[in-house]
Amino acid sequence: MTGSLTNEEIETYHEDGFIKPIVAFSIEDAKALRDEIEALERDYSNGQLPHDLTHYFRVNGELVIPLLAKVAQTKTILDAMESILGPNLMVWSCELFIKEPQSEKIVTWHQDLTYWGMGGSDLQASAWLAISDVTEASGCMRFVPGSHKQQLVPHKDTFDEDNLLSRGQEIAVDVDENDAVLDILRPGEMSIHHGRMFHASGPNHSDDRRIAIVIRYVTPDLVRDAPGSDYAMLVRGTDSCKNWINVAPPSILFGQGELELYDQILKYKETVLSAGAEKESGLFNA
Ligand SMILES: O=C(O)CCC(=O)C(=O)O
Repeated sequence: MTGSLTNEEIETYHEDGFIKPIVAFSIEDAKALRDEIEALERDYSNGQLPHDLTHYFRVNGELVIPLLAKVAQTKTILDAMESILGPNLMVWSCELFIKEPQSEKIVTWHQDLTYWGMGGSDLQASAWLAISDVTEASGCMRFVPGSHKQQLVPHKDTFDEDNLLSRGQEIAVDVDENDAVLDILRPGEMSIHHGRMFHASGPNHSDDRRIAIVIRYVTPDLVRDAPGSDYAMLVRGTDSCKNWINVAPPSILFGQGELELYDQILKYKETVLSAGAEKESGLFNA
């Protein structure tokens, strides 16, 4: 496998289902990213967009926010992802997970791929990039090493308000907290986790915001099991398979064409992500 990870690191990923920490940005560059994100919050929180800014932050931000598309194309991140997924990489979604200081927001134990219409594919992995200090106190992720070796397990929907996931979904089998390891990261560091990894995160009991940019990568040859065609952005290599409708990075911030494409893509995603839910659920919970 090519890319920047050592053979040992690649082996660790395949054995444990995650790898960390990988330095993607310097602390200074991570701070600059944070400043840009917080400037967007200041400039676009007055209802001037078709959806709340949180919506664009939490789902497919790379389609309308050039900054997020640029982060998703960062060489250090792609080099590491190439070691895991190979030379052809596409972005399925780029998302911001923000937990405000002293917030009870959590993420329950889940496997990412459960509702994504991609089956239990090995051809999806997420880069989780810390933009602030991510500690146990600020609500870091927890992983169960090796859990990705299981196929997708049953999940139940809780629709819990404090859960950041769309349906408050939670793994319906016992997960032993004693098996979990903490994904503690400095600003600019990232972890990569497999789409079947059992993972969760706790509340933010620190006095700072916990900010992460999460980039969901797939490969062109991933064959989905949901009906219809999904969308992805080619960021490295080539796509000779055309399993995904290819979309381009945005040329301007919240451009009209980009916003229209965003809504078109969301309409499709909603049908896939909410399939089988007993209550109406959006694409995320803030
Ligand atoms: O940021 C978090 O706390 C959880 C994020 C998560 O579940 C994921 O990136 O798959």
